[in-house]
Amino acid sequence: MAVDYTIRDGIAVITLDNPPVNGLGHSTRLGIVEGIERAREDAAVSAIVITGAGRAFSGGADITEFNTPKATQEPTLHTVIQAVEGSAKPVVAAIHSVAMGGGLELALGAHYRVAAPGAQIALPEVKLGILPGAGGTQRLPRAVGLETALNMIVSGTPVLSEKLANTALFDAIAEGDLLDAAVKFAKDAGARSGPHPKVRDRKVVHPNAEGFIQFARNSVAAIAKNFPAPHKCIDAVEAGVKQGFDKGLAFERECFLALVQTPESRALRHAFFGERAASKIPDVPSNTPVRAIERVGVIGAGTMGGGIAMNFLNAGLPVTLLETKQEALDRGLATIRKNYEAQVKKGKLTAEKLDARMALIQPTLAYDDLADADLIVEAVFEELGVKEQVFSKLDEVAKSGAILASNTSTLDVNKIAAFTKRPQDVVGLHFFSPANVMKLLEVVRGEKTANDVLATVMQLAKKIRKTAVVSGVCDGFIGNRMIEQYIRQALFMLEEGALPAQVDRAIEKFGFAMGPFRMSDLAGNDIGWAIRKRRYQEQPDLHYSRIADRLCETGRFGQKTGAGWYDYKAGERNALPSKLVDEMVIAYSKERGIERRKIADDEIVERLVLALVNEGAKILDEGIASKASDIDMVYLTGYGFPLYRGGPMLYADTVGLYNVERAIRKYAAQPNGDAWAPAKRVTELASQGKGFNS
Ligand code: T1G
Repeated sequence: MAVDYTIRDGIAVITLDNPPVNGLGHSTRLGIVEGIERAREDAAVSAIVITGAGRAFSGGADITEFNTPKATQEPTLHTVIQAVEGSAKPVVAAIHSVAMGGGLELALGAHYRVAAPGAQIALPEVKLGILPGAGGTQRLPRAVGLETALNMIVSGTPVLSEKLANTALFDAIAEGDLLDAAVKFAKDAGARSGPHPKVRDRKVVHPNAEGFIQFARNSVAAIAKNFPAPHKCIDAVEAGVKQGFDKGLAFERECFLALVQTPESRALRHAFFGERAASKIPDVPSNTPVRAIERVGVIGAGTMGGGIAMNFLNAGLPVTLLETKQEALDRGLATIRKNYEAQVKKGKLTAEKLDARMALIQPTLAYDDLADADLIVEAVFEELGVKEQVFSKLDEVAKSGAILASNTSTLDVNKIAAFTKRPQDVVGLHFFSPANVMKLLEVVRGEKTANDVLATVMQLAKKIRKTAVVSGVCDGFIGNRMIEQYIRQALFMLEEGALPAQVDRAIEKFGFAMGPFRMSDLAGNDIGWAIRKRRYQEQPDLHYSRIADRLCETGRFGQKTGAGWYDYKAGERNALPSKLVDEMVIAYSKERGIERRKIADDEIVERLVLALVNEGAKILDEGIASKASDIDMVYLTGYGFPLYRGGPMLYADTVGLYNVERAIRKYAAQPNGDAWAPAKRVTELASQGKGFNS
């Protein structure tokens, strides 16, 4: 049952009970209205309390119902709130833990609100590309004032209940038992003759509403660049301020219905669900027992090792940091401290927390000091021989049941696991540089990796605030394997007629944070060069443009050498198109007898993005990734794919797989077309009129 109804001391208590967070799904909405009517008909009832069971008052509308008939099936949330607000008997909302979105809007429809301290109060709809659609843009400004309300609605950021204690939102903050306090409050209210206060009857008070609304518009301009919702939030609040509650409510409804259909909102909702779906591994039951992780070992204190260690330190986990030489260890510790000091300077960390985190590090040169670690992550040189030394040693010193993880970005985790007698305890944890900043964590599942190891690292990923995505073992896992095809197309287009700056500009206009050539200059062109050289050995028939090798042969490795695909002024990082490189590109085409042609930006974007999509589809065909949304989460959190497009696979759905397949076949018929064999899944889904995410 989604709602429980009990009587307590003459007070009707309606308890929302729709786990996990009392989403206001249809059955919950129905239960509230029936509860209000039942209380109205019961002469022994003098007042009503609405509260939430479990971990929330309510997390808002049940987003699993979005874009389904249930979402708009009566009683809608509007109807529910009208029933609450219209009740002659006073209604008290008793709020704990979470009151968000529609949950807060429901509470705003009550006559009184009593909250426990520490409850997260928010209207986060803007983060889903919509706006509060059940009166939030009208009632919240009347309850907490225009400025606080606008900040909350446009940012979607939660505010703790006690911070709003002195506003009309809360009539009391209950330090003791919340329900006791709410029932007592309701009893007193029920003894008073009505009418009971309605938030909608309050005025929005502000000395210069017009001026503040204009200020709010200017301040959202940056975040609203690709998202329509923030401006609509302001429009709806303004409508209520200028035209009164009812007109404002009607306008809010119009905006909501318009926004929920936008591709941006679909992308944001896709990312919201994708983030949560990623932590579910189809063949690993969600109740799989996990191993306790109380102490972590990190091998290697370089850029990656130091960044990896910081993730665990930030979560309060002690880290034994192992290096081979004292000066490397000292350098690593100094870098970690410097990173934290930078955060203290920005006011993001206190000096005490910096010291506490540094105190959690046990630096060492001895493998034996890793003996009590529950998880050991190695971030040593990316060479199989070195990994073999490390894992053979770990096999000797690590305690039984310790999880042994490799941060490898390209090597075969099955081969690494085979260096130990405990392959079931070995897993890949592929962090992205800078490891203490990038949200993405690829969890590479070896053939023998045990289910409880996977369940443990997925739970740990949440604790260190990473978006973990499980990948099978293949060259490049999910992200790098796809980016390889993206870069191949970028290089082919150079020899066919494009120049580096044009390719970057085109894909950055599409929304990527950084185009392939600026990205390569940043990461170091020699890294790609080394991978291509390995690949020329391993897959000699794989056709590559050699133009990037030419660049590297001249020592132009990118920012680190002051010149790459672009020129850089000494000490500066902005990329300046290089006449020398352009001439080299043109000469290369001539040398290869290729007649250069003008390549339109649309073709650049289509070939780069569809290269990702087609490879992603092959990754699904091979079972390397279990769902398309996992691939989208990799690209949204690790590769700068524009959030408002939802990831390569959702973008392909938006384009339509029928059109995607046609485009792939078109490129397969052009020069360098051998890279374009359509993935089985693209052809299959296109013929069924389906998408990757349907
Ligand atoms: N509906 C349904 N399920 C939800 C949900 C919701 N609103 N919010 C979370 N879940 C699920 C989530 O998918 C996961 O499921 C589980 O709850 C735990 O979530 C008219 C239309 C509430 C702060 O945007 O911010 O109201 O994976 O891992 O870290 O204006 O979830 O366990 O199966 O995030 O403790 C507005 C979104 C909706 C709130 C809890 N509300 N949720 O955080 O757990 S639009 C939101 C959150 C709306 C009205 C409009 C967080 C949380 P599973 P979790 P958590």
